[in-house]
Amino acid sequence: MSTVLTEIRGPVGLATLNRPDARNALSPEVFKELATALEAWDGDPEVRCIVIAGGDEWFAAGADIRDMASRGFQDMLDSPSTGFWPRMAAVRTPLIAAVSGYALGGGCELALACDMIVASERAEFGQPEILLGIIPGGGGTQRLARLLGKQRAMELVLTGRRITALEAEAMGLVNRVTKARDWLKESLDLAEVIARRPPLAVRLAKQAVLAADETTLAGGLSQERRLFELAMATEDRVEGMQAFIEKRKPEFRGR
Ligand code: DAK
Repeated sequence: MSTVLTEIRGPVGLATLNRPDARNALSPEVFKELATALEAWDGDPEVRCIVIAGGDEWFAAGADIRDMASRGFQDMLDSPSTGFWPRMAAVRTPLIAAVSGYALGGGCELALACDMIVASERAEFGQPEILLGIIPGGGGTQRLARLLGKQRAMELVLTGRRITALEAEAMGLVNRVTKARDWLKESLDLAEVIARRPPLAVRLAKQAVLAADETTLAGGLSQERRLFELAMATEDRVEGMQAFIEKRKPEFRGR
């Protein structure tokens, strides 16, 4: 049985973590299968947005503790977990995390590595690694500090405390909180809105926003300028502007 179920819904790729017996813990197989699915969809022009989901009660309870317990230092360097994060960061298609239930440790980091997070009112986020004698290794310290500020990130990482969806929303960690039964539908709805936008501009816009985390303001502004110029060179922007002037719906072709 596959540990990640993949499905295409129109222009949206839906990857569902599927290890319910282990609370969707991210085993080496999950990391491999998820990275493979994301890369395949990223190379498929028909897939315009990707949703990564868990189940009602668990998004993912973190990296697989049983697997990590048996690994030494050298094994960890070569683990699929280590290779996974840069592979995910290289995906140009927008990624939405659809979170219900626990998103802990590597599960929280997986959500944070997505471009947006839609959370059920029953979602809980946390970085409990400290309780195991380790620290977050999938980007948690850096992404939380950038998103929430140093003080709040420090508290979550040093205590391992879990926060509710509403707390996460108040801190700016999630885009929106949904009713318990609506988390997947609202995630897919958001993905479909993005999927209707001109795909080249979407990828350029994603790259431009991500540059804000990577560079100084001057560096980010100059990247934005170059990406804007690329958008100006697309057929889709000619179509978009022409359609506006002619008062009709644009037909974007991804060129
Ligand atoms: N790993 C393996 N198995 C897990 C697991 C996990 N993270 N979480 C739960 N399970 C398994 C349990 O062992 C149990 O298995 P059985 O005993 O039934 O065989 C089953 O799932 C049900 O668990 P519980 O009985 O505990 O279920 P509850 O509903 O009572 O509690 C829970 C659910 C999610 C609150 C609880 O299971 C829990 O606290 N789990 C551990 C959460 C945690 O500490 N997560 C952080 C893991 S460390 C790296 C990048 C990233 C990372 C590492 C390296 N590199 C780039 C190298 C990330 C590290 C982590 O995430």
